[in-house]
Amino acid sequence: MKKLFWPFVVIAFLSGCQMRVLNPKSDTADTLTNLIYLSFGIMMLVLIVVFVLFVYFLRKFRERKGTKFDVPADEKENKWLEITWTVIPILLLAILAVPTVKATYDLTSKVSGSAEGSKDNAMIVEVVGQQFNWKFTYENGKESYDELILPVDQVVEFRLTSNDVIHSFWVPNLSGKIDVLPGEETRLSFEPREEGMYQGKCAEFCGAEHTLMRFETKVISQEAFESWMQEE
Ligand SMILES: [Cu+2]
Repeated sequence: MKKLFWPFVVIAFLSGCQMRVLNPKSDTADTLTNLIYLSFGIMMLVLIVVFVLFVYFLRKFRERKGTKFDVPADEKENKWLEITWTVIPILLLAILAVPTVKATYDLTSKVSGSAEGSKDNAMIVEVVGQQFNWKFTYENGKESYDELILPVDQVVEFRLTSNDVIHSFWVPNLSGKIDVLPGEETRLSFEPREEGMYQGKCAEFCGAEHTLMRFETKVISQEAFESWMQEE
């Protein structure tokens, strides 16, 4: 097992090069990344405090030469200690819960056809997932396969459906995942803020060639997008 450790680390890092969750390039991805950092920060805080206390107590109460080890009497109850270790987790969970619930509601109203419906200025892209490719249809009827072209700084609303089984649409740099269901429409929206190439893929195991169900997302300037839309 030990021999496998470094190769594993190298592979884990290399395989992460293409699709990075923690490299947000849209408003939606920013929100999600901030939540990940917040929960990671809280986790590290707990971990560090526990480890420091652990090492401190190990040193303080270790058995030394020449000292007689005696077991301290059991503490029956300690109201303040009990209050402390009840209140601290509640506080930590509250710090985590408030922004999480808020982000969930914010993203949902942007994402699904909620009461507001589409944003006024959103560009609509229809997405069909099928074994094993993606079809994108733009507002003027233009279609592309396995290549999603988007203008920078423009809110895009995806309306997704499937021709066969359940798929999942995922461009880690730009958004979270959204299920793509047969016979039903799901929605997702985000606003890319940087030109570039972003890998997308199907994130739901959907059959033998599931791993090949990838697509490129090209975010280009608004002018380049306009002229691309006019091309045959
Ligand atoms: Cu799929």
